[in-house]
Amino acid sequence: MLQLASPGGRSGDRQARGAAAARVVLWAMFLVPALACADSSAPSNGSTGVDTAAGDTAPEEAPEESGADTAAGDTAPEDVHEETGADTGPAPDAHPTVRFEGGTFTMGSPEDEEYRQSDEQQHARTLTRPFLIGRDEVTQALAEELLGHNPAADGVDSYGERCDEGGVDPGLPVVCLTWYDAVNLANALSTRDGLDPAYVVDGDEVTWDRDSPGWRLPTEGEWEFVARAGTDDQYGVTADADEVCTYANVADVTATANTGTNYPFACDDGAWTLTPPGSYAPTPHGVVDQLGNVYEWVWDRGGDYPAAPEDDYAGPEAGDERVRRGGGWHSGLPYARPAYRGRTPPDGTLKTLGMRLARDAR
Ligand SMILES: [Ca+2]
Ligand SMILES: [Ca+2]
Repeated sequence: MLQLASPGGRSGDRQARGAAAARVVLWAMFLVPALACADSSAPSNGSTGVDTAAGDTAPEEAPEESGADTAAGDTAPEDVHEETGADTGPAPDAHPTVRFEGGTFTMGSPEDEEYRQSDEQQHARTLTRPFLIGRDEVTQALAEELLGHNPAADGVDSYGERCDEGGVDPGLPVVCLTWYDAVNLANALSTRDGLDPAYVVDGDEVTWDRDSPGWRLPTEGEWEFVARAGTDDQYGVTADADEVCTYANVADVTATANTGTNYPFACDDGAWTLTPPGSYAPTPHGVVDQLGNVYEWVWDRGGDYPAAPEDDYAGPEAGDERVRRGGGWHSGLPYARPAYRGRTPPDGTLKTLGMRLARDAR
């Protein structure tokens, strides 16, 4: 397994620099070939499964984290995805993205998938709009720039856990931001980049202009489409839980040695707190850290999937929670799966919950 992340502890500058160097090697090794085979065969991707987003600390209080998530999907035909890896975003300091053309795929998990939750009903999901998804999780540096503060340094999360437990460093992914923060961050990046914002925010009312070119959260369907990358494997990039540590910072043996975890992976990814984006192998499409490191807010409200959702379905019209995906550094086998669906109130925060950006491809 690839262990490019610095183990344990909070990430200081030295750690970040080491990881950055490792990243260069990683991209040289994996991104170039990934881009070169753009619409070639279906890749596998990896992510991990089940997560107790709040970590091992509050399983009872966070039943939806250990409980109700679903995973999805499955086989996308090879021609479904086509990522160019090219970023059509604004220059010069564009947030790097990977392009996906969309298509129809099987979302949700097979009934015999280990750790499957009841809200992971398999169904055909169709994405008709090409989109760009962030290559990386949003960093604390970008959050500080766009929100004016770093939520990862903001005290405690909704469960009373320290937001800075995973580390405070500009190069680490941001955590402890609410869904509303995530929406406002997306709009602020649009403004910075000269794009019309995707969201109209009126207090707690957030309306998405689906024709907007602006930065936004991925839909749950888009997120899972990318995480599956054409496979129905339990962990996306791989069906083998022991290989997940190559692709993701999850609750592994290092985490177990440093803090308590639920259902830990048996592999060793070398880290028990946050790691800089790109510390682990990218998927064949060039996306990194989708599973593990931080959970990622998506647009959709929580709820069972419709049996036959409309094209570009974006979740229920009403509901008290928004979905988070992918598991985080404190997530074990059940939560770091592409099918797993965590749910959190939009004004809630977790020390393991951050975000990834997307926008329509034009
Ligand atoms: Ca780990
Ligand atoms: Ca992630």
